[in-house]
Amino acid sequence: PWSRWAPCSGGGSGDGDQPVATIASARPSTFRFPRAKCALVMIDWQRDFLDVGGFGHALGNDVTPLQKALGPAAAVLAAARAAGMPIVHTLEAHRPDMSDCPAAKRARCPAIGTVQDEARGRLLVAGEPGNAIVDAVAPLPGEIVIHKPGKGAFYNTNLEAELRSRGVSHLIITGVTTEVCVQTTAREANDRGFDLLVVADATESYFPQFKASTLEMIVAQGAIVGWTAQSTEVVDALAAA
Ligand code: C5J
Repeated sequence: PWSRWAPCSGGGSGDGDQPVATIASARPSTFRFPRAKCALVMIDWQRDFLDVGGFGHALGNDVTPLQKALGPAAAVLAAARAAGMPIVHTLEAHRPDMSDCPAAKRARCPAIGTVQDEARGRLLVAGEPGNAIVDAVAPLPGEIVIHKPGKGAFYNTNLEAELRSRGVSHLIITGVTTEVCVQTTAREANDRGFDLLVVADATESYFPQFKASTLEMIVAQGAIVGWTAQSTEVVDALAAA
């Protein structure tokens, strides 16, 4: 049904003389991004969400589906590094004293801050072994790492300042989970005037129907929130850039 809305003109105007890359197969229309103004945002690829014994598992979820998106996300990350793009890694991570964790969040997710497994440490707490980003997409020195207390990566963080200071106008987004932290961040970015593309096979959810619906909501009504494309298409566009 999303296709009944007229598509937007495509991500970005080309921005004057800036060289522009395109992903013609993106949904709902061609995604164009000025090569020098696009950043990759890797959302919450942390053990808390991917590991058996982590936070996602403590909430009662089967965490295995999330592994599917890791290979595509690693491929996009490698391509973005080769293209010299700014790279941001986010983690849902609370301060050890939990002062940035609202009482309502703790009441609904009492596992936060608890130790279920000594080797993993306190769930969803910054600096704990279980809060680390998984090896396949671990940050390199010089890449931006944002600890965020909420679902959206812009809430109560310096992400917007980091992006603005680099002149970023377009975002390519991977991460978990699609309908929670990825979708919230995409909507926050959209409201702040960024054009964005979510890499469809480099994001995953514990609930397949939530992932599918979220990607549809993003591209609906002529890219009301943004665009989607497959990782191979994004990698090809970054390689051409
Ligand atoms: C959740 C996230 N699902 N990173 N966090 O609580 O999506």
